[in-house]
Amino acid sequence: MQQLVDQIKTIDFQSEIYKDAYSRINAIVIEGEQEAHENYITLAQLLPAQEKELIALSKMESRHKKGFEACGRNLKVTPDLEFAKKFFLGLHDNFQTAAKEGKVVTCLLIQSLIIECFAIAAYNIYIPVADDFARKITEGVVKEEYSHLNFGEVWLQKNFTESKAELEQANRQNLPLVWRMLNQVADDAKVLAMEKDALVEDFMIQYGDALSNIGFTTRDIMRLSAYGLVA
Ligand code: Y39
Ligand code: FE
Ligand code: FE
Repeated sequence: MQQLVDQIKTIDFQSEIYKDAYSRINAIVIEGEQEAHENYITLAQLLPAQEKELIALSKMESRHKKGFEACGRNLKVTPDLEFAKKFFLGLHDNFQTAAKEGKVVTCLLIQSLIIECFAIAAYNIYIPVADDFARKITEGVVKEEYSHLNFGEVWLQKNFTESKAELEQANRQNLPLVWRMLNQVADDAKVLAMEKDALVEDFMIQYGDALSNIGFTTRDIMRLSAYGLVA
């Protein structure tokens, strides 16, 4: 704890090195929120019975994006959106392909489990080391991300038996991408005082809990979580 306190006191939010790293991390978050917005619109088309709820989630994602744009402006940072688009390309393409094939289970795993858990882990780790402006924004956002994760959990839990095989396949295809993405941002995250180990740990806790809530056994969760750990 004391270590964290000392570290926060020494963060210079206006230093060139901080702002340079922030230009990429902030862009990833902005682009991620934009993609999440679009993904929930697509999910609303795939799940017409839940259209209202999913459109509400997509609107929340738009608000998140605006909030994080304000965080960048507050620090006088220009987000590197080109970098961020490339960062999300793998998950983006897999989501699009699944949507075209009507694979709603895969779409839910990518957006509502993997991306939401990634967001929750990143925001939880960022909050204690954020500047005051960004901390308030991020605290509001992370609460809503839990409700997005919950949407996926509830749907997949209700449809667990029929979804199990597709979930296994989608996990195998997409979890390795998350580790690659984490490795790509680890250096920039560290400049923001976010440790990769802490991000991995928080992600695994959220994702493991989600799989458990859906109906997977501990044994299944171990097996599913092991995919791509060495990527
Ligand atoms: O559902 C959502 O709102 C998720 C799209 C937002 C993604 C956020 C991605 C965070 C990754 C940041 C990596 C920082 C180390
Ligand atoms: Fe969001
Ligand atoms: Fe979300």
